[in-house]
Amino acid sequence: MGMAWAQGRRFGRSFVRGAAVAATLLTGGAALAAEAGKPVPWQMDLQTPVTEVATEIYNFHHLLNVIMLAIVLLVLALLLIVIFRFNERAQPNPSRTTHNTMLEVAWTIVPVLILVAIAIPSFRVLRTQLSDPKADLMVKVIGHAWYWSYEYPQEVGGFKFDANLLEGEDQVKSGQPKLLATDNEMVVPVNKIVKIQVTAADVMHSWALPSFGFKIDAIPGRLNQFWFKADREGTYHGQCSELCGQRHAYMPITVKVVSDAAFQAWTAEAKTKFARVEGAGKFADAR
Ligand SMILES: [Cu+2]
Repeated sequence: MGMAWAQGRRFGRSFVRGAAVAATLLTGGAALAAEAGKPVPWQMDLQTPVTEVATEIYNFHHLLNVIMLAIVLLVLALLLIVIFRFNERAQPNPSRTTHNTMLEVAWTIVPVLILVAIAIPSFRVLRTQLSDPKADLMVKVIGHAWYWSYEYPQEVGGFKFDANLLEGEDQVKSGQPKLLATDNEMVVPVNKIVKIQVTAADVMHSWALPSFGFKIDAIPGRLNQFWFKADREGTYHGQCSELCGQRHAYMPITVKVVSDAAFQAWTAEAKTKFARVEGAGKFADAR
């Protein structure tokens, strides 16, 4: 028994190491296939994260994958050992051992340690999500059946506009992905803390952006708030993620993250192009 146990343990150890290597290769390799801001054909991985929250979620996800793969392979290895080494033919006179204190202590403590190893990064992600830093820019996001509208505060011009699905010719010409692009984009500055206050005008919607690592419900009569700080310029796409009716699939979200100068230029243009909001800028930060 002792000898077989030691061999099994050696087996187990090498499997765990193999599993970790395999998981790293798998996730590392697949990461090449993913892009920031939009899905790509045959994508295996999550979209490339561009905010702190998204990065932490991404790393946590891959840590869990490695742990899961290691456990699955360890259990598989143990099963195979039992099937091949301890079948009736291989062991005609089986050992009658029933208790092994060390083994029982180990298989109680090891799962506890695994759960603690999972809990620590999990709470770290939660802490980042709930950290609620001071906003550099606040934008109000309103879900409608079936489009989104955005309201910018007085400090940057006080205007609002709708963002409808970009369809047909317009979509083809824009070079933006189908069903993910909008005619007007929400534009925000890079490396600035942007807070969005999300609500809905009619039914429940959900404002979700994979690269930013969050989705937030848009509920009539309620104001939900979340923050993000995009660390890379680019165009990021998301979708309404609360089944809201007939055209639920056709109310995408497009956010353009641009440099400070480009943001100033955009607000200057937006001020003249879009409807003015009287009393905008009275957005209270619900801290
Ligand atoms: Cu919706």
